[in-house]
Amino acid sequence: MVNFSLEGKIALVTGASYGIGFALASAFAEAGATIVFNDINQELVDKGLAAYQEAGIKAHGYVCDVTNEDQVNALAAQVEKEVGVVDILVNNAGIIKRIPAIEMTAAEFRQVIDIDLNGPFIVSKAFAPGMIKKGHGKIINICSMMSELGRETVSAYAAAKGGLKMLTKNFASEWGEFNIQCNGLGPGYIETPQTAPIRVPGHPFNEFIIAKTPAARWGKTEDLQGPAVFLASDASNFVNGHILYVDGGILAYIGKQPK
Ligand code: NAP
Ligand code: GCO
Repeated sequence: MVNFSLEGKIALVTGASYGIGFALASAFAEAGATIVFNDINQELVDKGLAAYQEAGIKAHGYVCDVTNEDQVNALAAQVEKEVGVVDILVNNAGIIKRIPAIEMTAAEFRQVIDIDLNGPFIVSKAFAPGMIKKGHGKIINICSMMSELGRETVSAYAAAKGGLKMLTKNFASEWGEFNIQCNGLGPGYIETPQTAPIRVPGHPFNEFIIAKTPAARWGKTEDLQGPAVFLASDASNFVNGHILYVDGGILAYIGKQPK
């Protein structure tokens, strides 16, 4: 019997007060996992706790900046003490800056790299020892179309998400012998606050993405839930170092011929 259950597992999803992280954590809860999440400030954590409670999920929320190693190490100790050793880690927290490369400052570039690439390294490094001790673990890094493709104005984000793809393969290589599987989940263009500015009806990018997607629609966070549960469950115990793209076919498609 293929085992998609997460019963008895503890899942940490970073930056999961809302958006993709919230949707993935909700699906994990439905599959039986205990949910732990962090966000950048108490206001967001409280917002997240209320949203989980409304969904009937008893989540454990913590304030933690994924770029701050002291905060992340303290989070690992606090979660182990208050909830238990994390079995499933989703490195979801992330930002994007849409600025032409020539106009982007080095500080802006570094900020995106810090959150989207250094953060997953810092958090994985803090939680992997517990997984090794436990004899199993799942790490899921939230990659992107920009792990494979470039586009104007997202140089820092593409560099970070391309690096995250390779960090995923490296963790898979380094920790596979400890029965830790590290994979990537690569969403296409999804309806969340992060894409709201480029999803406005009539915005050229909105029409572009619909033409570039065989499914002819933006993705919804619900589209990511099943693939994430698969990667978090025993059903994927021999899948390692893989980036599972959930993009409606964008990466397979040259794009619709203009009328
Ligand atoms: P989102 O709506 O902006 O949510 C990101 C979350 O991460 C927010 O709660 C954010 O808090 C939090 N965060 C930011 N910096 C943080 C830090 N230093 N420490 C802790 N938490 C932090 O983004 P989303 O659309 O749900 O995307 C989630 C992930 O999926 C990101 O990694 C994104 O790159 C990736 N992704 C998104 C899409 C898409 O189309 N939406 C597609 C592919 C991949 P704040 O509210 O303070 O920013
Ligand atoms: C952008 C979008 C994308 C999505 C996602 C695609 O400006 O191009 O924000 O980067 O967020 O990463 O997979």
